[in-house]
Amino acid sequence: MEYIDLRSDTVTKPTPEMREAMATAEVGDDVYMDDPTVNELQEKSAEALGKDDALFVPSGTMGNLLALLVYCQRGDEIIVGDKSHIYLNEAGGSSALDGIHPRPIKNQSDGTLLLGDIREAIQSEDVHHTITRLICLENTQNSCGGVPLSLEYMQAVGKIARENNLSFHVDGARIFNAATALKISAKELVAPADSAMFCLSKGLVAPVGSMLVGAGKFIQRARHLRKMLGGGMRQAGVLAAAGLISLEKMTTRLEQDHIRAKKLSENLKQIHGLVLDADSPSTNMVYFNLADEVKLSVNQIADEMKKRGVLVDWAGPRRFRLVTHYWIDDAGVDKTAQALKDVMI
Ligand code: TLP
Repeated sequence: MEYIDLRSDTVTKPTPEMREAMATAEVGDDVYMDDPTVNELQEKSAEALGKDDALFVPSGTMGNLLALLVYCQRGDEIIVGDKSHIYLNEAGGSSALDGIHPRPIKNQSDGTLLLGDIREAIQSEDVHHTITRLICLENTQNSCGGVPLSLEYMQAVGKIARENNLSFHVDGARIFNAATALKISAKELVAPADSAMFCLSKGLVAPVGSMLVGAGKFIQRARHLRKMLGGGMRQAGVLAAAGLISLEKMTTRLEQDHIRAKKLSENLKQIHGLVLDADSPSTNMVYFNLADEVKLSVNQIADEMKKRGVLVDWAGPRRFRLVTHYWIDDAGVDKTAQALKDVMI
């Protein structure tokens, strides 16, 4: 059965055009920096995000980890959202591998960290304290509803970072979704930050890979650390070839996913027992809770949906997240809403 898969935008398979480009890609040994397709992807990514240089990495998790490892020494502190992917969903990599100390701050429902909370969390010089090195933001903020953080907010955080001599990294796994929703370029949106990571293998549909962008020296060090972690890939041009299509063609079509997420959300609002997040969705994620009176568990609902050809994933004991992407068309949205209606009766 061909499923309608709304579990994540990570499930996107490459398009026929990507597969063709992958099959015919010019390749070389990327550890020697000899792969022309990887080099082109890195150049174009750096340009698109307005930074000096870029590095192709196997995953978003590795991209974020490398940034943290470059900025911090053992025992240094990073300011992160308490609902951020770096804090919750990256297996504590930076603590495990480099003794980095996270200082989680409450993510507000709009995805932001209060500026006052950030300022307050920055450690003063004192023998008792850790050394604050870095502020991390996530844009879009996934678990707060896939919300985009505005340019004004990014600028305000950038200002705090500069005033306090801190670095500023953006987990921009879905930065092009944010830029699309805000109707500005991704370059403008990450301009206040020193570095950013964005994923090719989510809404941008490539099968593998993420990009880390930043200053020349930062990327040079990240390349060294990528090798240390075993992420130095050889003929990676077969993957980068798909990434080039992501950058050129997929970054400009995300509005369609956002429109479909809205349509899905409007349909789900009509279904008794589903409580949609307010002001949602602003990008490609539809979050909703089960009303108290619903007796079915999230697992039972997911199982029933699967029987009807729709894959959904829960995001909490009474919560779901449905994600639209390239392979979800209008018919898929309608079928999903109908299937949920049938299951919730
Ligand atoms: N997110 C995945 C899951 O890990 C939750 C998803 O389905 O949304 N930053 C953000 C904001 C992310 O959402 C993700 C993946 C990553 C980083 C990590 O990317 P990968 O999966 O490439 O390591």
